[in-house]
Amino acid sequence: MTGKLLTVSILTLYFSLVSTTHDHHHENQMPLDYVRFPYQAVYPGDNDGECYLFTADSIFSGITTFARLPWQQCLTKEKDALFDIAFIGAPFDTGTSYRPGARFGPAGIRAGSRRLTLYGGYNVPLEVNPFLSGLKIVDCGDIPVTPYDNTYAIKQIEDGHKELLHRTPFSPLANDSLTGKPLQPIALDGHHHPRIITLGGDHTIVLPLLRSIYTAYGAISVIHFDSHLDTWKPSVFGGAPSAQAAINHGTYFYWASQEGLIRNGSSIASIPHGAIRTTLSGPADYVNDDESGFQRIEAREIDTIGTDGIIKKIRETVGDNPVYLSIDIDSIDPAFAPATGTPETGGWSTRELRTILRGLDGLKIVSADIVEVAPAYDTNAELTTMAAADVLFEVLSVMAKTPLGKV
Ligand SMILES: [Mn+2]
Repeated sequence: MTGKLLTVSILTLYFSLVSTTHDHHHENQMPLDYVRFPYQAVYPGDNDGECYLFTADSIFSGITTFARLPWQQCLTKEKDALFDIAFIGAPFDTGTSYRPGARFGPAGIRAGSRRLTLYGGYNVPLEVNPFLSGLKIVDCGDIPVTPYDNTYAIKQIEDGHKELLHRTPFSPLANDSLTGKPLQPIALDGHHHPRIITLGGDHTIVLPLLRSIYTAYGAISVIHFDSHLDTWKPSVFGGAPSAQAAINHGTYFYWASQEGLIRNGSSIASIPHGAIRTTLSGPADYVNDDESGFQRIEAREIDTIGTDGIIKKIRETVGDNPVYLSIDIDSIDPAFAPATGTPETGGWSTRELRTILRGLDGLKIVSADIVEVAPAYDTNAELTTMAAADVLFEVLSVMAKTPLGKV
């Protein structure tokens, strides 16, 4: 055997060994499974409703997913994976005007959510445990997002979301909770869809998310919590020096309205946004906001009409329509949630926002997001990421209680 041939043979042997070891490793890969030892913690959907609670040691050990939910590689190896509610991260922050850093929001929110199931996850005021509601809830990880090209990144987010949204739900979600009778899909395309909860990311991501939602539900009602309008014309917010710069975290609702993605055709504004308290370029910003179909609930109204009054306004505005929910963490006061892109004082407490969210019980929330969590500005006590996780716990509980369908 010549030296050259010997080298080739050894290389061939080496690569075949490496690839065998690699395959073998993947076959045995069981994400998060080791945290079950020795108590066999199992979530419903995995095992016919059989459920053991996590113990304290498993709460702070191991790889972190939202609320310790099973990780599914929904966009890659597990494209056939079915679920009822999926968490997905969109780590995009290159549409931010002030503090960047929300690309680390998904990882931060997951860390803030670790303790959600320590005692089992029963929501006392809503009288439901979303983790034991019979729904299959998973964490799909993050949509890969380029930090170098906003136009491309926005397309990546739309495609990633659509890929999950157009999967068949795991459970027959659409049974009436009282009669058990099947419900009809509420989506315009006539299909049942799973629900997606997106972890942002700066608020720009809502434009591609609404483009995805449109492919199933058509123009949709939105409930928007934010200290800012986000309906600004690109010439007002950012000055629009280029087509790419014109789409940012202060203009995405302007574009969503222009593209007909949101229900704003009726004579009554159909999109409530709550917690508004931003300064303006001038009163014309509110005129533009009206024209984009929004009804403002100012943050300070909580002092006069209270949480009940705010809940009433929101419910009267959206009615019984399918609704998309978008929550900017900056709707909460920076005293409670300092780690955000454009903080505004004079906001709601975490308790007040959670109360208002529970007041949405019974609404058909088809998907949701929380955005603008930038963990680098947080306290060591993880105030903001914990607030974001707890806010999503309320959203998850409302979703778990309300089947997505009509009689
Ligand atoms: Mn905001």
